Amino acid sequence: MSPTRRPPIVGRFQPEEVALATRNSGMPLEALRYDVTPVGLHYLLIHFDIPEGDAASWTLELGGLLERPARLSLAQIRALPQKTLRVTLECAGNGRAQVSPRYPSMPWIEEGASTAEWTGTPLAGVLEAAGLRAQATHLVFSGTDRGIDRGIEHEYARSLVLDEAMRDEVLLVHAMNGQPLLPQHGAPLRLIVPGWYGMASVKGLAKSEAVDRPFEGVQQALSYHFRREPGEAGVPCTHMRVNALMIPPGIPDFYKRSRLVEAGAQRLRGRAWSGGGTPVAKVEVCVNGDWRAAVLEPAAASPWAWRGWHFDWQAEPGEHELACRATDAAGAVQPLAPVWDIAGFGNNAVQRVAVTVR
Ligand SMILES: Nc1nc2c(c(=O)[nH]1)N[C@H]1C(S)=C(S)[C@@H](COP(=O)(O)O)O[C@H]1N2
Ligand SMILES: [Mo]
Repeated sequence: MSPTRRPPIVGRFQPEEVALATRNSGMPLEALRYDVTPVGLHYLLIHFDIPEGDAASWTLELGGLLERPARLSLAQIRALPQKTLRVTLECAGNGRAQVSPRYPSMPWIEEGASTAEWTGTPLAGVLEAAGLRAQATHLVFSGTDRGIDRGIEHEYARSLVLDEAMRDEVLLVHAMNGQPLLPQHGAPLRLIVPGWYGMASVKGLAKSEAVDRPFEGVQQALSYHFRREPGEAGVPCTHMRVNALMIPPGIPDFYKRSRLVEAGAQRLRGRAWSGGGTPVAKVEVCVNGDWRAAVLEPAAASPWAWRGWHFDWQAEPGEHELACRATDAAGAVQPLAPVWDIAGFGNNAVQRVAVTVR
């Protein structure tokens, strides 16, 4: 076979999309082999610049409608009761690049999801100690990374209604997979909100403020809404939608990422998850249009983490399309094609992998 060169590309790429894609790395899909994603393979989403977070001088300000406003050092937070939870995070924009026309933002294809073991103290304990006032209805969480989006200058900040913020699994986290948080994952302290799309898990958490009304910040009130048309009020993005991904089998073409697979017995493997603590009930694999049940591996290590699955495939020579889809215990199932959203949020359409079997 004579070596071939790819033809040069005429025309434009969007430099902003390329810049975002290099800042915000995805999890290479072969890393689905790890139940806990190694720290350096965990996906990243950083809206502005990575702030400097000095562990020695860091404080978390607890303010707003509290009986006893407080300022906690990292050492004080580490001295509180500790909990480690295995949690799958997925960016709400994961799958955006499959939606057409695509929204000018982080061009995720499907790699904006990962799982880590997060260690910290439950937020509820800290808020109880500070004494929430009766009027408090929402908690606003702010990072220190500042920038401009939609023409509005702000710090990255998100809110939760009180009942959500007080759930046992919502943690003030200082360690990821047993190591202190790295700068890009929100050092030295972040919020982790299991079961939700990643935007709720504010990194570099510097302030928690108890308030008596919905938060109107950019990342809460303007962004992270499902909308079919601009100007719609929309529906807030909250829990992750059911999703499954497979490790692309065989070997890739360097540029196209199409796959070459040997004929014969092949075990396809992947992971599936849903949001809000809803377990995955079923995973199916499709080979050339024929859907069959995959084997679910033992239950996930936590209700907040993905679950492994596999499917034994007799690969016949030729061209094939593989796909996988999960159904959760609430009956939610992945759509076969992206469901339209102007910002490309919540696209959990089934993953499709083209393979050549030889
Ligand atoms: N301070 C701050 N927190 C943030 C963000 C951010 O840009 N700044 N991005 C959010 C989004 S959209 C996601 S998907 C997750 C990603 O977390 P990770 O980069 O640790 O995977 O962090 C969330 N927390
Ligand atoms: Mo995200």
